[in-house]
Amino acid sequence: MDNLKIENVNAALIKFTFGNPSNPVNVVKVFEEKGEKLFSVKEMENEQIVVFADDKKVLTVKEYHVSEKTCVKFHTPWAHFLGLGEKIGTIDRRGRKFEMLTTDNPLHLPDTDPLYISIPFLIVVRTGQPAVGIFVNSTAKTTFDLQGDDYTICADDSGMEVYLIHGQNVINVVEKFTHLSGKPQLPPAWALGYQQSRWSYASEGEVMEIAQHMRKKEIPCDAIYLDIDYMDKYKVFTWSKAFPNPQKMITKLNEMGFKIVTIIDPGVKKEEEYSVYDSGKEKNVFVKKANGEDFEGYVWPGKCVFPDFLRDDVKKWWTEQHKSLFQAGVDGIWNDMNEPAVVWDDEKGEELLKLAKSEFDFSVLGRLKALPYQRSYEEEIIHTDDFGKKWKHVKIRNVYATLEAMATKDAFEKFKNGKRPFILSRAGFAGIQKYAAVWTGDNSSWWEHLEESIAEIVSLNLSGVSFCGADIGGFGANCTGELLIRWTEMGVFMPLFRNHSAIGTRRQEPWAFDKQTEEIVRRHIRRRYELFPHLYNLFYESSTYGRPIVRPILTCDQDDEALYCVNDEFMFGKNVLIAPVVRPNARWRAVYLPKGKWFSFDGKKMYDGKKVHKVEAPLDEIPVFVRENSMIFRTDPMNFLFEKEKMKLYVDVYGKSAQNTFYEDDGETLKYKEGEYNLYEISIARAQDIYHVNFKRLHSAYKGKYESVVFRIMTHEGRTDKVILNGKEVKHTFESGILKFEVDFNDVI
Ligand code: MIG
Repeated sequence: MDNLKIENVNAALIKFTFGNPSNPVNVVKVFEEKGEKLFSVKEMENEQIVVFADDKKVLTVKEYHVSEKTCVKFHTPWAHFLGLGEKIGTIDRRGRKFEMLTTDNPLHLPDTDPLYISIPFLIVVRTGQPAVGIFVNSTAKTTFDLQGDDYTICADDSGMEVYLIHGQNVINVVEKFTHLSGKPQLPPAWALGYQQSRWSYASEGEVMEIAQHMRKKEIPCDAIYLDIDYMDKYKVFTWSKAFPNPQKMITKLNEMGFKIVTIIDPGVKKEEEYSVYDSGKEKNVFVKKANGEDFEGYVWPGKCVFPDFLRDDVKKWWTEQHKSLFQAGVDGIWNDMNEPAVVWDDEKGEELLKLAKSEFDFSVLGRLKALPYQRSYEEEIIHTDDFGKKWKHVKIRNVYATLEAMATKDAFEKFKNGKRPFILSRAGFAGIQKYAAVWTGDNSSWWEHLEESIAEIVSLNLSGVSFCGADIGGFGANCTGELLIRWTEMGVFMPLFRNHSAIGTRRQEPWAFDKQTEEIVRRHIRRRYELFPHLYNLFYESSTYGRPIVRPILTCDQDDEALYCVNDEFMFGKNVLIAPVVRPNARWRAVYLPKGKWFSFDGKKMYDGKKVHKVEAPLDEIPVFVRENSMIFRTDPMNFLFEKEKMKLYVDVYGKSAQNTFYEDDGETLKYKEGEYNLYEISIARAQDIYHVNFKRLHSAYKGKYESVVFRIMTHEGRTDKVILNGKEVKHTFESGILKFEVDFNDVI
């Protein structure tokens, strides 16, 4: 076969190399997978290549074409298409064409594409078959034309490297994809708390007021974000005069239980005697035009130059710049505009910026057709790699933000004394999860965007990026109390839980509407903290196995065709199903439950699966269901993590028997990597009228935060005579259908 090389890389992985691909950065690390080959490739007479998985025909390479652009036409009958990271649309991507080229487009309409993140990873699945992952290992612009049974993938390159990944099911494919593209590191625990942001809290007074309100009103909160106005004239790594003593301010905030996250854009203001510009100029770190001069473009500070993160010495220089922020006590870095976004490349930029700042309205800006999403400077900008080789921007663009995040992560290592990094990035490529969490950029306070965010976030999770979220309440446009309530109710179950809104829009803090809104929002934010032990456990599984944290409900039963079109429900982990209300004035909704039996979140009701139910959803409640025979971990609510040094662990069992592992570490340092953590296996089973509970230490090397364990068994089976825990009988109570007993943590194990 001309121009095609096929390799069996390992039991679950095949690599197709079409033509001669040229990749400036390789994000892939090939993993080992022993055992019998799960794929087999056969060449048919008509030159078609057929791939079998477990002896089932999963796809055919019908034809391919290699020149300046490389295209491959695949065929799978009746396939569903999942993944592709951050895209507007439904979870099943079938029927549309998508492009991968990182773009800042603040107007998220039904057909807007591309957006900020490029992950050329697709999962092809049909009922009754194993799932197949297709990863296009190309940083060039790629397209996925998913018309139907025939689907075509192209890369703007002289070749294309394609990995086929075998999985028994969709989750298994995702796990293996993260063997290839990388696993996320465990985030600091505080980053799983509630985060409050706004463009911008622009002075020390304003920030302190937000912090004091949170504590006075007992709205739990762990982080406050500083958007671009904390800087002096938007110059990165500087502070505005409105923050006279950042270190003192942050120390005070830390004492109150808050962490500070500061925004950093890649654009460096071109201004002599500004140390970031001067040192960068001296080290020649900025990207160039074809004529060898620095490329200049307009962003918030006016005329800017942009670091060439492709080079190692440039990454090191960028790492160094973070020193002052970390010395001031900053705990997280928020990387915005890193597609990279350039507002304009001439004087017109200044005019537009003035307009944007005086009367900020995204729809007006969109219509001006003068913003970065119209152009990506693919031809103008030139990068140079460590070997002196020159690359056109279009080949680097998709990985630019990932390279920046690498440099930022190094800054934590260098200046944060073993504390875990927290980076929130807007753009990214496959593998960004190794360095940063992401958010879905500039959505709007529209009900449609509340619903839309579900497909975006679960698809990012299916694409290896488990730590992500949307701006809760919506970024652009004006939020209402009801929308904030419904969005917060759902946000509790999303990996990243951040309320953020744009300049010029209605304020969106929990107290910005009325008393009722504040009360309901507070109650749900407290629920997030109650669920912390469970959520942290999901993050552990994600960082260890690469499992998604939130998932489409089709992952409950891949063979149930009816699940593939459900876009307004999702799974929180494997066993909790969330059915948010996504329309105004709705006080009930229809919920389709996958096979099996399901409990209501409070354990009181039971529902049959493979059925649609009409479920009540008063304004202050979100319908949540727990799969029969599962175990959920909870603790008492708190104002921030870890407000109390000693905590209670609630082990809630829905049904007769359940089994789970529970992970715990200090939530702060990297010591867990050296084994300083605890892992327990907990199982419970009812035999006749006796409950047998086993609490087993699998690993224990951390002092532990939980002093006692309360088991609460939601049983619809009536009383029991006895509870036996690790061979010894324990006293229990039985009230309103809940069997309860409490033991000292150290006595259990
Ligand atoms: O072009 O820093 O998506 O979260 O508040 C706007 C100001 C620049 C875009 C980000 C948004 C942030 C805003 N930024």
